[in-house]
Amino acid sequence: MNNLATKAKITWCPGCPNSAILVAFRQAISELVETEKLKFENIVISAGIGCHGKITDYVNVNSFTSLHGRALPVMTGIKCANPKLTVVGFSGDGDSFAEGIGHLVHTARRNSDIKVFLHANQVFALTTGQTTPLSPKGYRSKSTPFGSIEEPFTPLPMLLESGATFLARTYAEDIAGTKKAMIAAITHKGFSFVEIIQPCITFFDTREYFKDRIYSIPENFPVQDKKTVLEFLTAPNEKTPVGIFYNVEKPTFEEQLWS
Ligand SMILES: Cc1ncc(C[n+]2csc(CCOP(=O)(O)OP(=O)(O)O)c2C)c(N)n1
Repeated sequence: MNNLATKAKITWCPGCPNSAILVAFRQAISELVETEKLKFENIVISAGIGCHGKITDYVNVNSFTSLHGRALPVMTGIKCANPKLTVVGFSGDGDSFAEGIGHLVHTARRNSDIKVFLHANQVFALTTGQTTPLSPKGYRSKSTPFGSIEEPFTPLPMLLESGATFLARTYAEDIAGTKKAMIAAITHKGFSFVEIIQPCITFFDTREYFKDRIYSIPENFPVQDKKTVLEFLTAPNEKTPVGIFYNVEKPTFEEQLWS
């Protein structure tokens, strides 16, 4: 763990759940390295632009900070050039579902063997809380002072339909749960997507909202049954299920490219 820290000063707001995501990620890769499932030198992390993107400064592994919304094509490029590498990316919901939406769905469609961890805070946090495609209808911000009139995307069913082969959701404050999902996502072969609910405590503090709504799905969830998974993820639900929802094997973009 100590080897993974850097000298960069952490500039997230004090108490921001991004710090919990950082801890979960450092723990996940420490465990993968200690159990010899991964070598430090074979890990590359990437990110878009936003509060989430600062994470590349805080983990002492190879990294590439991309442009806003453009981490995924960079990651696919890295994986194509050197398939030995394990490529993990961090993205914000503005980054992935606004600026980077085209890259997101096509990277999932190709089943590129990269892993995406979404810091889902439902706002453009770094630029002070504007509405993103995941903000709820009615959300008031500097960009929608009378309340957003648009319906938000729901990431997991959208990614399932796009072609992702691993899907999970976690709550950032649950470090053990996030670490577990990260390890499963990293060891999965193919496009993995983990939606990490990360309340933005400064611009859209949803901690109270999620406190009593989060619940874990059972360990024996039918993760290979796409129809059931889609029905579950799109069914009206007052609560917010977390866990691993989908996990199937399919040929990856990179292995087909080089075959
Ligand atoms: C192409 C482009 N558009 C807009 C910006 C300005 N910008 C920088 S960070 C940011 C917000 C990022 O929000 P999000 O991706 O949700 O990440 P968060 O800060 O919430 O982690 C924006 C809009 C930019 N850098 N590049």
